[in-house]
Amino acid sequence: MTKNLGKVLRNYVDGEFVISNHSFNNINPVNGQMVCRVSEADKDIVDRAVKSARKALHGEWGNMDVSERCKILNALADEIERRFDDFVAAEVADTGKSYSQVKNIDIPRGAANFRVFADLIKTRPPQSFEMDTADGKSATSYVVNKPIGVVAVVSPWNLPLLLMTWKVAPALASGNTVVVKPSEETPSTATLLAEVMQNVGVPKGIYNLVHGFGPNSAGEFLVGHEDVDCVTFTGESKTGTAIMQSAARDLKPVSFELGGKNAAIIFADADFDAAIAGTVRSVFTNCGQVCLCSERVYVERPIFDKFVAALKERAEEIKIGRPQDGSDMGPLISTKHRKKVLSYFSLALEEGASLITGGKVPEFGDERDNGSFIEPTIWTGLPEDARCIKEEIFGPVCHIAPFDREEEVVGYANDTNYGLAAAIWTKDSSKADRVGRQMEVGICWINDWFLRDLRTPFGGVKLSGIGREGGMHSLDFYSEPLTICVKH
Ligand code: NAD
Ligand code: 6OD
Repeated sequence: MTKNLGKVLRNYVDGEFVISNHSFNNINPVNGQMVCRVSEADKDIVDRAVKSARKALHGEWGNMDVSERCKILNALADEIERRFDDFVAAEVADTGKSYSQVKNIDIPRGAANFRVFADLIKTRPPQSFEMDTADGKSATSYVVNKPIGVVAVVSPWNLPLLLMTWKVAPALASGNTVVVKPSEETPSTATLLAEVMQNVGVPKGIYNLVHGFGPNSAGEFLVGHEDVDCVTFTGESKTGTAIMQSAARDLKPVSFELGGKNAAIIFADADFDAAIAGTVRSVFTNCGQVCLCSERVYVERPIFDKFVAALKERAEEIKIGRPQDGSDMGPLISTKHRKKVLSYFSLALEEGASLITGGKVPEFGDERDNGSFIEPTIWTGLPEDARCIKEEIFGPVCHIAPFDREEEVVGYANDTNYGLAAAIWTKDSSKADRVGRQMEVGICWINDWFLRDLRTPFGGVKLSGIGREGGMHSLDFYSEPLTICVKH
């Protein structure tokens, strides 16, 4: 990490790395030290990025046939894999997350997103319809999918490369150009991706990168830019509201993947050990900073006490610490975010929670005390209308409540303003299907969690999002269909 001190991450505009007059610190949440500085794009840089994306739409990229574009997407995946160690180091330095997560999830998925959408665009089924006409003749209508144009991609810090490429790959596969604004907390892998674009020979203007913050900075300048055609955003629900207000002026289409307050439901007939192992993952993965994490766990009464005891034991075994020490769990993304999570830790006690484990900031007696670590935490005993049950916390924490009847737990699970994901644990496949269908969410896992087939629709209902991405749903969002009707 020290090798990067003095380094400034640059914006990438029209195939060139550019710098502004302002920069900000990229902080390592393991020890509070600076990873590097980051050049903050001003209005002019954002404007140049959008203009460059617009120009590239009509150049070589716009006229390239799909198979050529797919070769480029596959070459991007190859190059990410070739530079795997650089990507791993960058993601670990920005987030402090464990090497095993970054090596097994973040970076492989970043590469896979390019391969999957290269395959999908080639196999997109054509649409063609025949009809008889009133004059006894016929007509054929067929659909031509055109790029939507310049896509603004605004992404969060929790799975930086994975969630950014989840949008960039299908947008490029569909022939669009992009301007990406990664989170200010995690600017490194988006910058490495710009290097990859350059190395692979992606024509200039197709991938542009602007660094900065949201309000009154690169994020706001980008989504409000009149020459952006659509906005795809992953982040907090309240940020979604601000972006939608800005996009509304030009009626820009939006695709939003937002927050969650996800339920896990464990029936008494579940495979107990699998349910415990799955719930440890669904609550504590990435220090609880996955939008799909379970913050509300409902357990059928006959196994409630046993489940609470087993989850407590497993939570207490989680090794917290530096990525290079082979830890299971790293820090929260920042001390600012930890302050928010700790405010919920205090609130839970005020609201009547029993603390089963955790609830504090761990003390290490070394540089980690300047980081943003926090203990895995479990509560019981909160009423269903407590704020800690209603609001997204986004940390390594869950509340466990007992239930007696199926209808009762369906009611609890759905009684939320969010609707992203649910996980159900039972050996009874009819019950799993019956309860699964009643979940008001975008994805419901049965006997697993965060198992992803990238061809399936992904997104949420209520405050958890607008629209779906994944498979053909992504290609549909990033395309403008043109119907051609031919009279014979
Ligand atoms: P955030 O909303 O604070 O920031 C996300 C991005 O939006 C950042 O790049 C930020 O700079 C930018 N931004 C902020 N305000 C903006 C504005 N007014 N205009 C334009 N851009 C703006 O979210 P975060 O803290 O980075 O991420 C955590 C949140 O994301 C959690 O709520 C989590 O549930 C959610 N999330 C959802 C999904 C999903 O797929 N549904 C996935 C990951 C994270
Ligand atoms: O796996 C994905 O494609 C995806 N969008 C995951 C989102 C995780 C949220 O933090």
